[in-house]
Amino acid sequence: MKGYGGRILRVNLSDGKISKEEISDEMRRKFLGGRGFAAKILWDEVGGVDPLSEDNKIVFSTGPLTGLPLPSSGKMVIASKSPLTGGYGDGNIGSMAAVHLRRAGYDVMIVEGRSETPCYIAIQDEEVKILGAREIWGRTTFESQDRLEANHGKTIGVLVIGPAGEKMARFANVISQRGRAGGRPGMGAVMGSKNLKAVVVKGTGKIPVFNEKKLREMGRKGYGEIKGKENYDFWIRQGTMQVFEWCNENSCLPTLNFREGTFQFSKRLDGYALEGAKVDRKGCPLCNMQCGNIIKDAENRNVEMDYENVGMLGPNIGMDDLRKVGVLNRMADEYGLDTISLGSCLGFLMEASERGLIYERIAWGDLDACKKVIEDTGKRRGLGETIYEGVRMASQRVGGNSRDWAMHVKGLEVSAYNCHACPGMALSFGTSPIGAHHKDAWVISWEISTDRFSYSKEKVEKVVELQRLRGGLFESLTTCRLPWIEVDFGLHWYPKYLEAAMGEEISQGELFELGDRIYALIRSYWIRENRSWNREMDYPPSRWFEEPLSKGDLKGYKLDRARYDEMLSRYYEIRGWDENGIPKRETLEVLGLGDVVGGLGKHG
Ligand code: PTT
Ligand code: SF4
Repeated sequence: MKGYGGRILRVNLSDGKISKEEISDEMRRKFLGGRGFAAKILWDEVGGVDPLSEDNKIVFSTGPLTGLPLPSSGKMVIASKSPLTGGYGDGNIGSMAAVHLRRAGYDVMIVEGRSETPCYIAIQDEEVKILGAREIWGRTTFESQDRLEANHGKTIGVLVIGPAGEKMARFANVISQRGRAGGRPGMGAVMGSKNLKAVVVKGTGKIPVFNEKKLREMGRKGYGEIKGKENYDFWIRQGTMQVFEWCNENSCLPTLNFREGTFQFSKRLDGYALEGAKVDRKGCPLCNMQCGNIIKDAENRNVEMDYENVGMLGPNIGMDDLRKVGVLNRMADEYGLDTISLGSCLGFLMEASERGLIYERIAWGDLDACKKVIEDTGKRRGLGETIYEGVRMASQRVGGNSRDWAMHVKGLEVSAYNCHACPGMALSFGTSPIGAHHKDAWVISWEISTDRFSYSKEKVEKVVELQRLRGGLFESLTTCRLPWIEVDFGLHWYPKYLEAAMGEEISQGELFELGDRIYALIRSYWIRENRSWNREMDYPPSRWFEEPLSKGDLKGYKLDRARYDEMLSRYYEIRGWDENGIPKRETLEVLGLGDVVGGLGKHG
């Protein structure tokens, strides 16, 4: 089948064995690539293991469109059993490493085992080496990237972890190109647990496609269409920060540990403030709508700002100065910590301090205190020790009623959207396959522009539809979803791109079924790995049910638990899962996952 290198590269860090395996046609047909491949590999190979043990594996997975001359195709999925949640975890990163891996002839790399000493993997086409990483161990991601480029040349692709990943902070992620970040549910910690500091890749081959001429021509047309779109110029100016002001106006800006949805100093932080501070722009490979907005932070260093970062390290911790937010964002990039979880952990500590549940004083918006916590998380000491396993575990340490305002689902901290008055978005967080991430179904803009306060069946259907597209299709292709979402690039292009790349026609119905299959498999993984699984794991945090907003136009609003529960039951019905959220036998069979039934044990 064209469109693929057709090979998995497997690197065992315990015994140094390196092998190259074929990807079966069945695997390609049923799981397409990216998240689909990763979920299948983890289901088959990683069961019942401690996520930070050498038995866990980490999967670097591309899709049939990755690295091709098509809009925003420089993306890859990094997946593993998550040390933050204990379930399936993944993230999507834009990196030259994705493009080079494909050019080197591999669609997927699986890293297993654990090296006795710090190491990194260096891939140059057929040559794959495990090299010593002593000279970069302990260094920041930026310093390490510099050092690796000095050793291997500036054109390599790099995936690297920082000191936080080395110390196995459970929300450590993976950084590339000094500002691209992926793997929120602790993918950096998994690399750290394997003593794997980095992966460097250089591929010089051609990615085999079915009809290259047609693909290039359609790629050119796609890039042209994007540039001509109405929102293109504004997107280039503000990128993901264009949503900040809208969130504040609609009471969904995360504020003071998600207590509120509006921030009185939002104008100091919004997309226009960013425009005023912007010094440069960069982004992922093969993209012509690059959204990495760079500003000088309060310490005069460059940092790349996104909405999530500013939302969580700004209003959520009471920080009202964009350049100070930049300092925390840049430190998170250097240490290799996920900004969303970090902002949630800092907000949690500030609230705990305010309530007298911890001895240390950490005030809202205190930059120096936040810097110290980041350093301490990288060294696992002081307040860093309290939060290095995320807010779920922090709430167990801190006690009191902190469980109610530890803002996570299944252990993954909530991304930057307050849902006191957004039941659909709350459901999207509740049912996301990795914990409270917005990536699978950002239903909030549709919800607010339609019937915001309802708990309707249509809303549930919309969540499922978005999950199919965002979490199923885009995560498997694997390309960036932002052209479609942000500038309205036509979805109809993707089946055409697939046909030119693979030589096979895949209908929209088949693509939706693919999404459903991946969702059912990931859900089965959660259930197999969590013997205490119950439907409450699909609930958003208590705060949104119990404590109404006290400010803004929507003062007094909170979620209704019974009505949320009805939505959840409808969601399960649409998915063909039982009342506990467990995929039914017949659902698995229809999706071609009959072999999964046995793996679900007493639940099967
Ligand atoms: C993603 C999550 C996001 S989502 C953001 S900002 W966003 C945060 N960025 C971080 C950062 O920066 N530094 C840091 N130390 N930690 C960070 N954590 C947070 O990570 C990112 C873009 C963005 S910016 C988004 S929405 C889209 N996400 C996509 C996706 O998930 N899939 C897909 N097919 N396309 C996507 N396109 C967009 O990519 P996680 P990136 Mg990221 C500095 O991976 O784990 O899902 O976390 O990859 O290359 O940085 O691009 O307003
Ligand atoms: Fe990367 Fe932004 Fe381009 Fe998407 S739109 S590929 S996140 S630079």
